[in-house]
Amino acid sequence: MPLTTLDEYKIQRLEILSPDGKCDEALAPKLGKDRLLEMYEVMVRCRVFDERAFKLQRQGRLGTYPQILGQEATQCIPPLLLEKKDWLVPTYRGQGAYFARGMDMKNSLLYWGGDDRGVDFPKDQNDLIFAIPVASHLTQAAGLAWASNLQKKGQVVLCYLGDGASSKGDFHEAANFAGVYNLPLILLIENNQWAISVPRKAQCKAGTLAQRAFAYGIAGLQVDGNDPLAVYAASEEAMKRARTGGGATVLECVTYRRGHHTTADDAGRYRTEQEVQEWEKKDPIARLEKYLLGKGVLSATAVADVRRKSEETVQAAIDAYEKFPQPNPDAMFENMYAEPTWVVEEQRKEFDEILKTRKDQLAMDAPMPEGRFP
Ligand SMILES: Cc1ncc(C[n+]2csc(CCOP(=O)(O)OP(=O)(O)O)c2C)c(N)n1
Ligand SMILES: [Mg+2]
Repeated sequence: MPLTTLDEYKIQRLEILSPDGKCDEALAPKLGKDRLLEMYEVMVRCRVFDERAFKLQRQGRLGTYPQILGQEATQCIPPLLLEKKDWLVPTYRGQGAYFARGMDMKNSLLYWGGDDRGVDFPKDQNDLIFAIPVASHLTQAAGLAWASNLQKKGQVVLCYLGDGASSKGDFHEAANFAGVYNLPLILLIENNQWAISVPRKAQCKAGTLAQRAFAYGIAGLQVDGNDPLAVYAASEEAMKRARTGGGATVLECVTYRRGHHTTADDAGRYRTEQEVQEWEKKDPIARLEKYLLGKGVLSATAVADVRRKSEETVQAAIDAYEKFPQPNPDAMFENMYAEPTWVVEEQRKEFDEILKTRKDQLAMDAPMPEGRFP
């Protein structure tokens, strides 16, 4: 009665551009100057937005905000490869993905300023609003991919999740479903080393998060998530697999959340400044910048120009956000359900009490928005 090996797996990690900007040309995706500049510009725009959004929150001009700082490559690069008909299913740390898809930055500010008119996504593409309950969007993303197969729509679903979310049951249900039904789904894990204050090591005993894919019969790859070229190449391969009937992929992008979890957190209470500084050396924008300067695709003047233009774009978005007419507070009750539940009714009564003292400060006469929710 022999002991037979039924199968063996190897887990691979992709890195193309080293932190000092050296490129492994054999592995590098063949990209033209325009595409490389597009990648660089969208990451810089996201960084500038992130810096300003954080300060706006500290100045009391924004409700709350989850920073992207350090994760620009995993955020901004994969969505550039989507077609309009494809689905983007991000998490709350998803500003970069939305911007790469062309979302108006003003809308993101409205959202994080507490105004639900910020979810007015570009009309002719399929971008989903993110779910705040961690991992609850994963089975929905699998459902979208299944629908795409059943309806022969040829849509790819790019679904983001965090390292923490990858330990939830929803991830395993979605991955199993994706395997069984051969779904055009990419489960992109942004492994930023922390789930609020819980470090990666305390979340999962396995050496990589990508290797979980093998248990469900789907492809799995670990990628240097601070390497924009590796993220591009891995996303391209996963999308090709999805489009050609090859099924789902788990892409574990190893990166680092350099900011607090959100503006409501203080990361200094559970991690060292030295750890953050180590990751600063692997910054995705600086890495691509060095490479593009070396190739002559960028010059020092062009770098300054990209930064200046990004600052102007972000400033214009902030101005538009701050000038945007106040919402009618009743909209939050109207738009929750087709028919209000008792919970909504109770909250409305509580709100009526608040109105007795604050009516003059709220835009009760503002028009009610219509038709924003399908
Ligand atoms: C179901 C659920 N449980 C807990 C929370 C509180 N919470 C918000 S974010 C988060 C950590 C998520 O970490 P990770 O998936 O790694 O994503 P990251 O924030 O690092 O991008 C937790 C526990 C929540 N929003 N939803
Ligand atoms: Mg995380």
